Amino acid sequence: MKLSWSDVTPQWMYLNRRAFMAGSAAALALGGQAQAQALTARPSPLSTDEAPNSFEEITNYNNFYEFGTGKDDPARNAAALTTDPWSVEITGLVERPGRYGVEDLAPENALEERIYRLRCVEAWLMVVPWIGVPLASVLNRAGLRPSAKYVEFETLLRPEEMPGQRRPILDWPYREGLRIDEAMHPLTILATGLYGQAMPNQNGAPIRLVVPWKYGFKSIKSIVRINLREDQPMNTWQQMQPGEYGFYANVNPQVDHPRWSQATHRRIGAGLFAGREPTLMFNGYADQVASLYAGMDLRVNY
Ligand SMILES: Nc1nc2c(c(=O)[nH]1)N[C@H]1C(S)=C(S)[C@@H](COP(=O)(O)O)O[C@H]1N2
Ligand SMILES: [Mo]
Repeated sequence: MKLSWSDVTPQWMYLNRRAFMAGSAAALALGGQAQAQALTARPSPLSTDEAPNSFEEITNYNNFYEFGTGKDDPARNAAALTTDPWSVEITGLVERPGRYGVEDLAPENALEERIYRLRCVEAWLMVVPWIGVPLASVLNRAGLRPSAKYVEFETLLRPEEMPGQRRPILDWPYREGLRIDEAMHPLTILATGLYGQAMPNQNGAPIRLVVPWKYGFKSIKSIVRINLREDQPMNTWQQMQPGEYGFYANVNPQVDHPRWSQATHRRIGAGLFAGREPTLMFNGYADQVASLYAGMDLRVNY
C-alpha cells in the first residue's frame, strides 16, 4: 500500500545526498557515536530558539519502559530492537487503511526540523531537535472519515527484543491517544529522527509521536498502529493510574500531580546549581494551542 504523497526526489539524488550528509557537519557533531543514517530536513518557524540539549543527553536520559525503568536502560538495551523492516498499520475510520512504510509516511523530501521543548510529567525538561512530518499530513493522505473523532496509537509488542515487556510493568503494548483536533494541529508531528540523523532506538525508532504541549508520556515511541475511532481511547498511563494520569495530560503549572508539584521543573543539563525553572502553561505553546481547550475545565480534564 502506498500513500499518494509520493517521493518526488529522484533516487540518484537521494542516494547522493545521503552519501554527502554522511561526511557533513551533522554527522561530525555526533562525535564518537555510531554513525546512523543521515537525514536532511528544512528548518521550521515552529521551532523554539532555545538551545537544544546535547545528543549525549537526549540519547542517554530516556523513558522507554519497554527497555527498563531506569533512565539509562533504554540506551543500554534498545540497540537490540529490529527497526528495519517496519510498517505502520493505519486502521479504522479512514478511506485508505493499510500498512505503510516509514519512508512513505515521512518521505525525506517532506522532513522538517522541529526544535521543541519536551516536558516530562516527572518535572524535568529537555529541548530536542526532532526531524519529522506533521501528523496531519499523514492523516490527510490516509483520508479521515467524518466519524473519526480520536486517534489511537500503539507501540510494537516484541518481548524477545524488549526486555521490559517480559514483566507486567505496564499493560503492554503501550498505547496513547489524541482528540482529532489535537492530532491535526500543526505542532503535532511524527518524528523519524533527531540531530540530523535517523531516530536513535532509545528515542523511539523508527517513528514516534511528538506533542510538545503535553506531558512526555503522550509522545508514544516506536509506533506500529494508528487507529481512527469515534470514541475516546484509553491510554496506558491512564489505565494504570487513572487518578494520576488522564487522557489530556496538557502541561499545566496550576494542576499538580497528586504526589508532586507541576509548578516548576528541572532542565536536564543545566548543572547542579542551576535551580528550577517555572513550568509554562501548555509548555510554552499556549498561543498556539490554548484555543483547543476553550471552555474546558483543565482540573477535571487533566
Ligand atoms: N512506547 C513508549 N513510549 C513512550 C514511553 C514509554 O515508556 N514507552 N515513555 C514516554 C515518556 S514518559 C517520555 S517523557 C518520553 C521520553 O522521550 P525521550 O526518551 O525521547 O526523551 O517518551 C514517552 N513515550
Ligand atoms: Mo515522561
